Amino acid sequence: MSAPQEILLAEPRGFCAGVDRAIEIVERAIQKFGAPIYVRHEIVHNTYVVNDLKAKGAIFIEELSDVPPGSTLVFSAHGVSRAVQQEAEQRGFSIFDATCPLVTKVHVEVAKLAKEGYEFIMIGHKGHPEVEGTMGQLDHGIHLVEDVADVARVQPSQTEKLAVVTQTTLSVDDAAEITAAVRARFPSVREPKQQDICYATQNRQDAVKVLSPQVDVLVVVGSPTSSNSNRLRELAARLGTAAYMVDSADELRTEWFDGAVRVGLTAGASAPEILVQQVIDRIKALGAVSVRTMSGIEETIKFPLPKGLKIDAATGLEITQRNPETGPGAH
Ligand code: 0CM
Ligand code: SF4
Repeated sequence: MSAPQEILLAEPRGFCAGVDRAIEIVERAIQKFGAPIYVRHEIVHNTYVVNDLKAKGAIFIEELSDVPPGSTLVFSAHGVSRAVQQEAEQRGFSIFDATCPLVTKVHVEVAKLAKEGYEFIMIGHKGHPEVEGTMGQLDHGIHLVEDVADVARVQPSQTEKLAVVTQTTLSVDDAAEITAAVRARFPSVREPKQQDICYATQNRQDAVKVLSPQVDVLVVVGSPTSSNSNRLRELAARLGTAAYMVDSADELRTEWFDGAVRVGLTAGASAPEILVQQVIDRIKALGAVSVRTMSGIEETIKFPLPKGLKIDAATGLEITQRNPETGPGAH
């Protein structure tokens, strides 16, 4: 059997702006307030990231009743429901919200249209924390559909004011198909001006579409809980390329590369580049001699940190709301 000769790296791959920001919020909160910092749910769906932050002093919980009074609490990148937000406030925690601004944008849209009398069809995966957070912006009137079959079953109480929203990390193609089914059943449904699927999800899927036909096997670095990472593996498989997802280089199996000359490699939006490099080292040990990065969209988007955790790049001082420069408000 021939061994792999070349590794082709997808571009873009790995961390997105929302993940960068969420991790930085936890790290800065630990620096500023000291350990432990409590985080509701995995800050992002990645085992390495979560273990690294645990080692630095983060404690991950699912239930707010597990957070001691007076603690600092961070909400994960996937967002929370109104009920969770309210409970955290009632318990008096000091809260930092690491919800990705692109998820918050969907929450804001849901709240705004609900005030205008809209009911919603949400396309997403049942049980995913982002879906629970977005659906939990309302007490009622938001209906989940996971696939085209669900669209035929959904029963809104009226159809004049109906809007569609989606989870940010879906398969772009599946979401388009399900949205078309919603449109066919409810022709006047209101759709987002810009799709709710985020730029990072779109760009990583586009890169896999370019890469897959050029490789014999594709490896996706990502954790099993990560929706966007799973979608990358699934997409390559649908395109006819053997594709595997690994949480770390240890999970690679040599038989995947039997007869493979070119190996494609990408990473979900929550998977750190260090894991990609470890996977490269393992595949190189099997014989791959060259690593080539595909050309792709350059992502420059960056999201600001929440108030209270911002640092002025020039002075190294914390930026406060009262005095954003270097005056008495900074310390
Ligand atoms: O939503 P998903 O499961 O893909 O989350 P993730 O933590 O893997 O990726 C980043 C995000 C968000 C929201
Ligand atoms: Fe935000 Fe998209 Fe990244 Fe999720 S994958 S954190 S929605 S940019």
